[in-house]
Order: sequence, then C-alpha cells, then structure tokens
Amino acid sequence: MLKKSSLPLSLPARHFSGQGRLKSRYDVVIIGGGGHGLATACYLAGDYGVTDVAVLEKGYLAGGNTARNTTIIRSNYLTPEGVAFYEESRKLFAGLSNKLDFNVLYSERGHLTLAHTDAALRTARWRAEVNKHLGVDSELVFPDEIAKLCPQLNLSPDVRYPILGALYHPPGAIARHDAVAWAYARRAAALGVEIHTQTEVTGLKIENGKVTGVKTRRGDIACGKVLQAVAGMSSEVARMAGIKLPVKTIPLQACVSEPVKPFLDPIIVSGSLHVYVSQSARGELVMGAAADPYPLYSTRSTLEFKEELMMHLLELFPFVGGLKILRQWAGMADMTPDFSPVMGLTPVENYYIDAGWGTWGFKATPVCGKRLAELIATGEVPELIKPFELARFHRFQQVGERGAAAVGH
Ligand code: FAD
Ligand code: PYC
Repeated sequence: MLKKSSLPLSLPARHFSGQGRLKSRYDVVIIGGGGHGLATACYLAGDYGVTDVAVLEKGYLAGGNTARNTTIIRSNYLTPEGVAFYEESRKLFAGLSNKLDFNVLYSERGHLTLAHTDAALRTARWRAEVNKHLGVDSELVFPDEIAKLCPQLNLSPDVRYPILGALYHPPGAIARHDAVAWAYARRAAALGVEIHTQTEVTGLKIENGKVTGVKTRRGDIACGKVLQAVAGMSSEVARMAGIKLPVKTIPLQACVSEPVKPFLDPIIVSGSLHVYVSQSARGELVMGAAADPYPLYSTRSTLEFKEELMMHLLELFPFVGGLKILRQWAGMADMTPDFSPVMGLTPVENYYIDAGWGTWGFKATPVCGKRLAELIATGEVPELIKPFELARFHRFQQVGERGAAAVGH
C-alpha cells in the first residue's frame, strides 16, 4: 500500500470539493447534476469563462440515468440531423480522457445492429448510406463477415429468427459512465463552478415571461439564466416553468452478469429480439432490452424483464446459460414522439431545456454540454442543435429516429 508521504505532490484531487452555502444569486443555475448538467457547467466555465454557475442536484451526484445507463456510444443514426449531432459527441468522447485528465475508460469496440428480417435489413442499409454520406463509418455486413467480427454469435440458419445481416459501425464504443460525470464535475469545480447535491429545485420564479430565480429545499436563489437537465423528471420540472413537454416517462431496465474473461469485443444489438449486450472492462456482460411497455415514474426492476432478456440472449449466445446475474436496475426514460431530444430555447426567456433523452442520451453528454454552453453563453442557437428545438413539434418538423434510437421496435 502507498504511504501518504510517497504520493506524488501533484496528484490531482479525484473529486470536486464539498459543497458550501448557497449564494443568494448566480449568473447561471443548472438544475440536475447528471452528465449533461455537469458537462454544460464545465464547458460554460472552460470555453466561455462563465464561472458564476451553480449545479443543483436533488440527490447524489450523477445518481440518475447517468448512473444507470449501459454506456453505448455511437453515431450510426438514421436522420442527417441525428448523425451529425451524435458524431460530434462521439469525437468529443474519443478525446475526453485527455481533455479532462481523467480516464473515462473509453473503449472502441465496434457496434453490430443485427437484422433478422428483410425490413430490418432495409433499415440497416438506409442507415449505412446516410452514415457514409456524412462521413460516418458504417456498412451493411452479411453472416460471413459477422462470423469474423463476432465468432461467438449463433449464426445458424436453423433458429427461430436467423441473423440475415447487420449494420456494422466500427467506431461504436463504451465508456465508464460515472467517470464521465466525475471528470466533468472535477474540472467544472476546479474552474469555480459550485456543485450542490441534496438540493432539490421545487419551483421557479418567473416574472413577465422571464425566469429570475429558483426555489430549492435549501432556500430561494436569484439567477440570470436557468438550464433544466433532469432527464426522467423533465415533464415535472418543465411544468414549474409552465411548459408542457411532448414526453412520456417510461422505465428502462438493464442488468449485469458476474464478471468473466473477455470473450465479447463488439457491442451486439438486436431490435427484433429486444436485446443488447456488451462486455465491460471488468468482464461483466452489460445487458438490456426495450423500454417497459407502459409509462411509470418508478425505478423498480422486474422478473419479467430478466426472463425475457435471458430467453433472447440465449438465442444469440447459447453458451452463456450458466452465467449468474449480479445486479438489475431501472431508470426513467423520457420518450419523445420522434425518439429525438429536446434542446435549446423555451417560451420562457432565459430558461433553457435539455430533455427527451429517453434511452439514448449518455452518448450525447459531451455534445450537449458543449453546445448548450455555447447557447447559454452567446445567446445564439448552434446549428447542430437547431433541429431539436421544442418548437419543432408545433411546426410538425419531427426528427424521426425510431428505427435507430430504440432497442426494440
Ligand atoms: P441524469 O443523469 O438522470 O441527471 C439528471 C439529474 O437531475 C438526476 O441526477 C436527478 O436526480 C436530477 N434532478 C431531477 N429533478 C431534480 C430537481 N427538481 N432538482 C434538482 N435535481 C433534479 N444512453 C446512451 O446513449 N447509451 C446507452 O447505452 C444508454 N443506456 C441506457 C440504459 C438504461 C437502463 C437507461 C435508464 C438509460 C440509458 N441511456 C443510454 C440513456 C441515458 O442514461 C440518459 O439519456 C442520460 O444519462 C441522461 O443524462 P442526464 O444528465 O440528462 O440525466
Ligand atoms: O443508445 O445505443 C443506445 C442504447 C442502447 C441501449 C440503450 N441505449
């Protein structure tokens, strides 16, 4: 064991410093201390010098969906708007450990979306073409190629749903979710941002159509600008601002197995079988399925989820039958009608939104932080996030990502 005196003097603090008193006013208040809120705070301070910022988190840091997701990072979406947006995030992710001087265990694995039907093959081809057109590395592959990329997959034609092909996305990656949040928190705090956990926002002060303050369980605060980045609680918090979101909140469950020696390099997704799996750096299989079939504000997890998931997993990897499940959990996913996020301006002046992240928002953590910081600091809506503004639902300009964002359809 290292003695304290033998540690290098320059050893950086691993975490942000403890919270102090709330000030009576901040230039910017960010509601939600998940990855998105923390990343925005970090880029506001680092890229724009906006440091009079408070991140208010009702629970512990990044204990919401940031703690609960299965960490898949990819940009193989269907719409040009989606592909460009997630590709910027993927690139930021690839350089994140260096930028923040904190190892987020970013690991490029390749991502295979399996097609078991002609319709799924058609969608895979479509996605591959849109991706390639925008310079994103994706291609349609067939069983002979899939066998080389993932020899463990059951490619037998004699199963109920044989694998006909797949969308292969070599840059698909995973990372350590909580390290991403800690890295942003640590850098933001070092730049002067205040991070207050156990500080729930319970109301907003709005005067003449403009937000001027937030009410919290620790007292009221005046502020210049507010961003809400609260994932599964988006409708509730937006309601405090008088904003109705086109969002349904639906539980999404996941689980991990006991750790085993590395055998699975790529990330495997099957929409038809409602199952996806990757192997973490620790050797655990990280697995999930489609969202639950009903809206609910709950993070309970169910036996049905596990039974159905295992049934389908065994169709793909029959040899994992003896593996034990270590943990299962759920998060609350805010699902939009078009399976795309809601980002940017709202009808309330100086009140910004980052919501509708459903089952797909971990991969967007860096780009959300960067582009929302740009919006808040400059007042200009970045081109990259314009397609995702709330007003698109009034103009019938949805960004339909269902075929590429959801695990089961
Ligand atoms: P969160 O991390 O949830 O942070 C929001 C914070 O706001 C929470 O900590 C919450 O406590 C806080 N909050 C709420 N209300 C208040 C209030 N009134 N006052 C103060 N604080 C408040 N995405 C991917 O890209 N890839 C995946 O593989 C993936 N897998 C997933 C698997 C599961 C099981 C789940 C549930 C989600 C998955 N996602 C995935 C989606 C992803 O987890 C989320 O979209 C993303 O984490 C959202 O980040 P966030 O910072 O917006 O939200
Ligand atoms: O966005 O790739 C994704 C994903 C997979 C599982 C949940 N979300």
